[in-house]
Amino acid sequence: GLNLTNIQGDILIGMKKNKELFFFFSIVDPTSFKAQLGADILPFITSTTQVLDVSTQPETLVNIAFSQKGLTELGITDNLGDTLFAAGQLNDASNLGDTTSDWVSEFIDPNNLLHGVLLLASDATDNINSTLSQIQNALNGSISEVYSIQGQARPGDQQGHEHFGFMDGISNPAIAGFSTQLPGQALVAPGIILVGEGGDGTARPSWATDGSFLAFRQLEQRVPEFTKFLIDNALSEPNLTADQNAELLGARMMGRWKSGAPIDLTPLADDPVLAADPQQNNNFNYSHPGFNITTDQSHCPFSAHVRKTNPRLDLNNANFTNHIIRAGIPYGPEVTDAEAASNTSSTDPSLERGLAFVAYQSSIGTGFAFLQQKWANNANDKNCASSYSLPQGQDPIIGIAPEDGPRSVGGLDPLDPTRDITMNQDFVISRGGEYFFSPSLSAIQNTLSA
Ligand code: N7H
Repeated sequence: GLNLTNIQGDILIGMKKNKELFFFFSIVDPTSFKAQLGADILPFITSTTQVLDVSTQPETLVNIAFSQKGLTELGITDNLGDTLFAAGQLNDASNLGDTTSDWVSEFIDPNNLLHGVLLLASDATDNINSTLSQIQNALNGSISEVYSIQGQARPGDQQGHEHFGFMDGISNPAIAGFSTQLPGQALVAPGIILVGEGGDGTARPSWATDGSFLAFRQLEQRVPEFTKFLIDNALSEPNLTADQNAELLGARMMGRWKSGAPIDLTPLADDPVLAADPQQNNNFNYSHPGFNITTDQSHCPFSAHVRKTNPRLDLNNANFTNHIIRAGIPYGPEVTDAEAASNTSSTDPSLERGLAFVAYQSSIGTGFAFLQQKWANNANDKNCASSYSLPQGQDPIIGIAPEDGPRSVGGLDPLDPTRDITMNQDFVISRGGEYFFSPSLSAIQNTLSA
């Protein structure tokens, strides 16, 4: 089995708290930092074992991860075997389709060296802030803050839902030998997520075993604009109201209803009971008896976000390895009345909202970057078997066209899948991010400390 006391707690199951702070830092005194890391910071780091046992979870769960610049600052010269990590996310920006003028300056500024990130998760921000000050006191000035993002679950009945209103966190792959596979859930070898475990074919330094690459993205969501788009382009299913036809369009863009119920199982109406049942809510693969999966989009468009990012049987049952574990959390406030009334996101930076996106994988090029670049952004390729002749279309949620501007999405209208619906703007804007390595606790103790 896996050494769960050695694997940081966010990677396989997620820290899953209502508040999570991403504290990006620069190492200003590497010698002191290395001395303090093993002695004073390691005791704060939460393992998978600790997260699994809710009764012994600390009040604030803490994980730490380092960028390539950070490892270099600590004198680590080993090649971790991931070229995208080594080069950093800014160098990947154009491949990802990003417009770097939209990036927050701290992810770009060469003077603000972003060496690492602390992830602090708890039920209350007070706990987070007090744990952070204990850590900072222990570090005694050896790091400085570059930037931070306070993530938080949305209030009331929107808890667990992201800002567009959709339930998130339903589908992550099961890990062989660790998790119980639910019906319909992908099962992957541990080495697809964890470096150095079975299924990771890349040569790595031995100390990197049980670490994972963390792709962080600050993804702004234009919520009032998205809501207006659904109303303006509501579908025209005869037995549905206008509101229901607007909901239907959103569900077809996502591949799930706001409740989380998959449209492949319940194509024309939401089903909250199905949504809440883990034995059923992932139990689909886009095929149906007497149904041509290569042409029939009546249940789910090829371009739906969940289908683009996990094509299931579209890939001809191939045991594809392009899987990630997602552990993000929403950030930013609820839509204000003024924004809702004007159908426009405020330009006030304090009102920016979106998803603090976190993906874990043993290879960024096979995981996050592949999903974004090769699948989500790519209208014609090829997250499907060669027998498919129709274009798959870009992911209407996260797909980024090479040059910004209007794009057409086919397949969204169940009554006429050949009809293109024009999106004049993206509803998710990348504000940038960084690639990190989340090391094992023993690597923190023995390799990164002194
Ligand atoms: Fe996505 N959303 O909340 O609207 N995503 N995602 N994602 N996503 C999923 O199945 C969302 C993003 C994946 O196994 C759900 O757990 C938003 C990126 C994958 O069937 C919802 C943003 C990437 C899956 C969202 C965003 C992915 C998935 C359904 C950006 C990778 C699982 C809930 C702001 C490059 C697919 C669920 C499967 C599901 C949303 C980003 C990947 C609701 C708002 C950047 C692999």
